[in-house]
Amino acid sequence: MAEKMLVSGNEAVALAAFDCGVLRGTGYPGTPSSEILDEFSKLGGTAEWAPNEKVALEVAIGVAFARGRSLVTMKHVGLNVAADPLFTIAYCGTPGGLVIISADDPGMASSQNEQDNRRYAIAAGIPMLEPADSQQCYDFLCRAFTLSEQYRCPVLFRLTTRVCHSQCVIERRRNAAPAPAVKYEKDVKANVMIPAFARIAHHKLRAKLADIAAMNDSGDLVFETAGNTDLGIIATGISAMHAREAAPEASLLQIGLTYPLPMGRIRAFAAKVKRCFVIEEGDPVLADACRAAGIAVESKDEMFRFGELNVGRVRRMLNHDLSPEPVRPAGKPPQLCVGCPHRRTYEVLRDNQCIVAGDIGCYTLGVLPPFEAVDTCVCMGASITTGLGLRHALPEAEARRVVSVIGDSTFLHTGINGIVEMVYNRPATGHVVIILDNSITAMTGMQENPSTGRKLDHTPAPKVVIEDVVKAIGVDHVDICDPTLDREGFETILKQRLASNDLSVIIARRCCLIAAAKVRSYETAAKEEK
Ligand SMILES: Cc1ncc(C[n+]2csc(CCOP(=O)(O)OP(=O)(O)O)c2C)c(N)n1
Repeated sequence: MAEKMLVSGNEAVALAAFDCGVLRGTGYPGTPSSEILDEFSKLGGTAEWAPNEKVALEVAIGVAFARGRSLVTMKHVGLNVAADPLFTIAYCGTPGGLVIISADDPGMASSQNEQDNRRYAIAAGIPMLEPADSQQCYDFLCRAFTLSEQYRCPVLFRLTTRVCHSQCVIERRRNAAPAPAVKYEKDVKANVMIPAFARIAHHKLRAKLADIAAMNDSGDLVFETAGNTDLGIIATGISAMHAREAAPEASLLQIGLTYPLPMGRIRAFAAKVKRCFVIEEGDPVLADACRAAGIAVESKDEMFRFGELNVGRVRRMLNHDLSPEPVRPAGKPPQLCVGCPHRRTYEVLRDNQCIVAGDIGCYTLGVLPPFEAVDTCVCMGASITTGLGLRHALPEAEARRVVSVIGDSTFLHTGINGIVEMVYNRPATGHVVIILDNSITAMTGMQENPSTGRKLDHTPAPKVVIEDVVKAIGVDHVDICDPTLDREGFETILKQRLASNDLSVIIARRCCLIAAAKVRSYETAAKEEK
């Protein structure tokens, strides 16, 4: 009898990865995807946090080149970081199953933008699956591996916040898709993308996508629920769930393999109903594709491009109700925890009227009162580099006030490149970088990173020592301090460095208060193990 379990979408993905014999899970934390690798590891799977998403994808590509199954997890903006290998691995294809999770965040519950990563599937030419609930997370992930292996191509697996975090009962089907044995076969025409091979590979990719589109038209990844013929709804992912509830009487076509689209099925469905409406969260990707194929569909008004959908909003969409939507009551604004080690640093930066090029992490909250000390924040790793740009552009007196702040995890993610740039293309006034080292990746739920000295499962690992890294790159001064314990000492160093034309890194080191007890327990466990 099938095992039944109540699980979130993320847990279902982890279970499926384990049941499919995934050889290695790689990723970088990011809401709403972060739990997947933790859960996979707890089940007994081998998983790692990579320093960033590009690295995670490239390690996974290596596993797939060895015909092993690999799973890569990241949030939607992580795919921007991994976009370089993404586009070319589509040309190469992989002998082993390679599934890349893109966890999108419509509504920006916890992100800096709400980009719609269905565009990546189209742009890179990579098949995309979009589950609507935990059962589909489980079933589609197993299917993603067989699809990847059958067509020798990577597969994108798009989740959204609601699918990642909602729970439902699933049936676990062990051995749903047994994994092939690892084996290396040299194949330079597929795996070495010099132009001569890449030109052929691009043609092959387009032919492959045409085959997958044909399979999708008659395959097992499109779900039709017959209803009345007055209204037919075409939907993907969580939108299909909302549509089912908003218009239970309607006919519904849920598309699971959303790129390449099953245009034959869509055309046939649209022909059967009087009114055919596309319900989708985010950009009008599906509606535009239908129209480009000459299929007349109705779609949402522009106001519904923004934010997450829900049943009420889908009802409004169907009625083209453009009246103002109810405003959600404002919640309590987020703030740095009482006792957060980042607080004292921001007090000093504020009191010294610094222009602060900020970055992404808990410390972005330094933008809010009572600190109001962060001036810019674009993407992970951008603090050092945008700070350098400000230093180059501003008149001397203002340039001297520019400081870049970055967390430990973010520093190792993409911040290191900024230090290389700083040493190589040095501003006339020098620069000051503060690494806010709370010794954990706090923002996304206390994950380990290469500088904590622990692996994803919190057991000991070799440690990347941040001060050694910046010294080796060639920074003039590296200071380590704890502004919580010694505010004056920190302020003195900061003033001194700002007044000079030198390149300085100040590491403000103190463990995150929330993580401290857990970190102690990991350290105790490691000692006992010895
Ligand atoms: C490209 C990208 N990947 C992942 C994330 C999610 N994310 C936001 S901040 C952060 C790391 C924060 O850790 P750290 O720099 O150590 O700062 P802390 O939160 O501990 O203060 C992550 C992983 C993101 N916003 N962008």
